[in-house]
Amino acid sequence: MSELIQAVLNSEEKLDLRSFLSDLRHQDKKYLLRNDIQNVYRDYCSHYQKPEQFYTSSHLGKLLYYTQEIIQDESSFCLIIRPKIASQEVYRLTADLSVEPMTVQELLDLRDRFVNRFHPNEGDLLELDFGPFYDYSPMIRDPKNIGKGVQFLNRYLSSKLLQDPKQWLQSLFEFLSLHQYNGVQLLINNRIKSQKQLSEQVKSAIAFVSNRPSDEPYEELRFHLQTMGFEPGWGNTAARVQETLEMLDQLIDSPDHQTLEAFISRIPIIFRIVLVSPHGWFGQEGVLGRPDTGGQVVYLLDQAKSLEKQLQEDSIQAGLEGLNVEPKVIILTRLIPNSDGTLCNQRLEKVYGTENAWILRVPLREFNPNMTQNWMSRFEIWPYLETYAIDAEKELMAEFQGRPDLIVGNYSDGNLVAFLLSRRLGVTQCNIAHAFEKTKYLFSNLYWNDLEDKYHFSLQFTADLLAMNAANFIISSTYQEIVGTPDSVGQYESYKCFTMPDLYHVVNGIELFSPKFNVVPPGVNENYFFPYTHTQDRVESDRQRIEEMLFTLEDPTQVFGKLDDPSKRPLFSMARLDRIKNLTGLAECFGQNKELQEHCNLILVAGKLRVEESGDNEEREEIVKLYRIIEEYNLQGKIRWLGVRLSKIDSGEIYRIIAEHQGIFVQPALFEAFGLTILEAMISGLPTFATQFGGPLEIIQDRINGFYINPTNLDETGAKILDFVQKCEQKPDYWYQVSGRAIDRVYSTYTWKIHTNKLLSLARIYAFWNFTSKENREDLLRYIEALFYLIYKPRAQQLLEQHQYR
Ligand code: UDP
Ligand code: LCN
Repeated sequence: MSELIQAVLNSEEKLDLRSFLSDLRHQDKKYLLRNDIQNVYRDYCSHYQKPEQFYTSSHLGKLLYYTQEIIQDESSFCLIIRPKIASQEVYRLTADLSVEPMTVQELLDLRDRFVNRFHPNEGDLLELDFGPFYDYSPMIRDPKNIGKGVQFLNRYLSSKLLQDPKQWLQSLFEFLSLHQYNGVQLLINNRIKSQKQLSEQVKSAIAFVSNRPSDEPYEELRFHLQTMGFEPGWGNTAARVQETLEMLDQLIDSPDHQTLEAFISRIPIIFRIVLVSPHGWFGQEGVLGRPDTGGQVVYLLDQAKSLEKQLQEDSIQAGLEGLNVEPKVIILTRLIPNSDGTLCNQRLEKVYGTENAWILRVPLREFNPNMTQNWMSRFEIWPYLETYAIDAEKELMAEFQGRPDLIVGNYSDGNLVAFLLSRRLGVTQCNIAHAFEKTKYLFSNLYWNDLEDKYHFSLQFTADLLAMNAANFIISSTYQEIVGTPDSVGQYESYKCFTMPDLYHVVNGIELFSPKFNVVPPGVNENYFFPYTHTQDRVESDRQRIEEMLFTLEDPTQVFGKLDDPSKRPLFSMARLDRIKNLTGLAECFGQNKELQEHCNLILVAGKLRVEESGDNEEREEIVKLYRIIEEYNLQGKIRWLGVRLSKIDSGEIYRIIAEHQGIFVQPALFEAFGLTILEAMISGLPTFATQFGGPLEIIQDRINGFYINPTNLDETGAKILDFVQKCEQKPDYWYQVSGRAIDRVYSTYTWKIHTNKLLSLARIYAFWNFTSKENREDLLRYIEALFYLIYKPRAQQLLEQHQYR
C-alpha cells in the first residue's frame, strides 16, 4: 500500500494531497474515522470542482478509500490503511510529505497521547500478544477463506494422515477408543490394541457386514462385531455399518478431506450439550422485548430444540437405539429470585416441544439484595461469573450425571463462563458472539476509563479477549462479523490491535486466519414463521384478531394512532426501542417523504408506548423522540404504533398479514450484527429493506431477494422504498417476484437444520483436533489464565465492592 502513497506522491496529485491535508488540519476533529475521511474528501472534491472520475479513480481517491483512520499528530498525520480484508498498515505522513511506516506500538502510543493518557516516564504499559501461541496451529492464507475453518482443518488433517500416517493414525485410533455412553463402550473395544490391528480388523469387519442383508438391523450384528473389536456407533443397519467402516478403511489407506469430514461427522461422540447465556431474562414466556434479551433468547431456544432433534436422529443412525441413549441439551442461565412474574426464578424449565432440552437456572452466589436478587444489566454481571461457573459446574454434572461433551458460550459473559467451565472440565469450547459492544460503541476502548462507571468495558473487553482465544472454535453468523467488508472492519478484527489506555496495549489480540473461525448462520423457527401462502397452517381466529389489532383496533392502552385509510400498503417494522434499532429513524424517513405517505401507512411494533412503562433510559428517550417525530411531521392518521410484546405465534402471524396486504418490512438499524427479524420477514414472504450496516448485507442479495438501505441517509432510503412501491403499482407481479425470492433465500440458506448439522460436525472435528493438539494449547491456556487472575479478577473484585453500596 505504501505504493499507493508513493503513486500519489510521484504524480501531480501530490498537490491535491497537500491541500487535502491542509483541509484536514482545519477540521475540528483530529481523529477521523473512515466516514469522516470520505466526507472531507467529498467536500474537497466539490470545492475544487474535481470530476467524479477523480473522486473514485485517482490515486488519492483509492488511497483514501482504503484509509480507515487518520489521526492528526501536531503537524503530521498518521494514516491507518486497510489495503485488504484483515490486514493493516500504518504510516506517518509529515507536513513536508515524507512517509514513514509506524509500528503497532507507535500507533498505540499515539492513540494514548490523543486522549492524554500517554505516560512514558511511568514505565511501559502491559502489552498483550496472543500471536506466538498460534504458531503451533495451521493457518489459512487467503482472507476469502477466513470463516471456513473446518474445511481447511479437514484438508490439513487428511494431509497429515497421508504424510505421517504412523503418528496420526495412532491419534485417530486413541480417539476412537475413548468414547463411552453411560459406561457403555462405543466404537472400539480393547480387543483392538493398536492402529495396525485396527486397520486389519476394519477389513475383516467390512467383509463380514458386506455378506449380510443391507437392511439387517445392527442388533443382529452386534455380537459378532464385538468379538472383532467393534462396539455400537458404526451404524443402525448392515449397510450403514459397512459404509462407515469403509470410510475408516479409506482414511487408513488413502486419506482425503471429504472422507475425513464424512467419517468424523457421523461418529457418535456428542450427547450432552450446554448452551451458556448467563445474563438477563432467559425464559419462554414474558421475557422477550426486555433489555438485553431479544434475538439471543430466540436463537438459543430454537438452537436447543434443533440440536436435541439432530442428536436423536444421529444416535439412531449410529445404531445406539438399544443403549437407551437420551441426548440432552441444557441452556444454562442465571436464576433471578425477583423474577417479575416470569419463570426466571425457577431452577428448571423444560424447553417446549422437546424431550430432553432444559433451561437450568443457577443463582449468582454473592448475596446482595439490590443486585443479585434482581435482574442485572449485562454491563454489571462481571464480578459474579467466576463463582457462577463453579456452582454451575456442580449443577451441570448432577443434571447430566457426568460431563457434557460440548460447551457453547453466548455473548461476552457466556463465553467467559464457557471458558471457565471448559477449562475445568476439559471439554470442547465453542463461542458465539451475537453482538460485540466494542464495535457498537464508537471509541469504547479509547475512552474506556471515562465510560467505566456505566459500562465496565475494561472487564468486558478483557473477557472477550480471553474467551475468544481460549475457544476451540468460534461460530459467527456472517463472514463480516469476523473480518468485515472491503471498507469496514470486522467485529473480531477490531480485537486485533487496540489500546486500553492506562490498562494495556493489545498488539495481537486474535488470529483472524486461524481455522477456529467458522461461519454458521442461524435459522428461523419454521413452526412459527412460514410463508403467508401456507393457509392450511394458519389459524383463522388468530388471523382476524391480529388483523384488527394491526389496522383498526382502538385501544389506547396498547395502540397509538388511527389510520385514515387502512387499505394503504403497510410499511412494517418490529424491534425493541433501542437507539441502535433506529425505529425513530424510520419514522423520520417516512415523515420526510410525503409521496411515500400517500401510498403507504407506517406500522411499528415496538414493545412500549409510554415512558412510565420503561426502566431503561435509552428506551425512554426513543419513546419521547417517536412522539416528537409524529408531531413534527404531522403523521396522525398515517401511523400506528403498537406497544405490545407479542408471543411467537402472534409475531409469526403479523408478518403474514402484512404480506397479505402486499406490505414491506423495513429494518432500519444503525448497525445490526445479524438480524433475526429479517429472516422472519423474508420467510413470511415480505419484500424486505434492511440496513446495509452489518449482517443483513450477507442475508439479502440486493435487488434480488430484498434491498439494502442506508439508514443514515433518509432521503435515499425513502426514495428506494417509494421506487419499489411505484414499481409494484405499475407491475403487480413485481411484489410477488421479490416475495418469492425472499422465501427461497431463507429456505435454501437459513434453516436450523443446516445450522445444526454444521455445528455438530464442527463440534466433532474440533473435538478430534483438540485431542491431537492438547499439549500445544496448554501454553496458551496458561497465559489466558494468568491474564484472568492478574487483570480480570482484581477489576471484577473492585466492581463487586462498588455493588455493595447500591
Ligand atoms: N421480537 C418479538 N417481539 C418484539 C420484538 C422482537 O418477538 O416485540 C423478536 C423478533 O421476532 C426476533 C427477536 O425478537 O425473533 C429479535 O431478534 P433480532 O436478531 O432481530 O435483534 P436483537 O433483539 O437480538 O438485537
Ligand atoms: C444479537 C443481535 O444483535 C442480532 O443481530 C442477532 O440476530 C441476535 O443476537 C441473534 O444472534
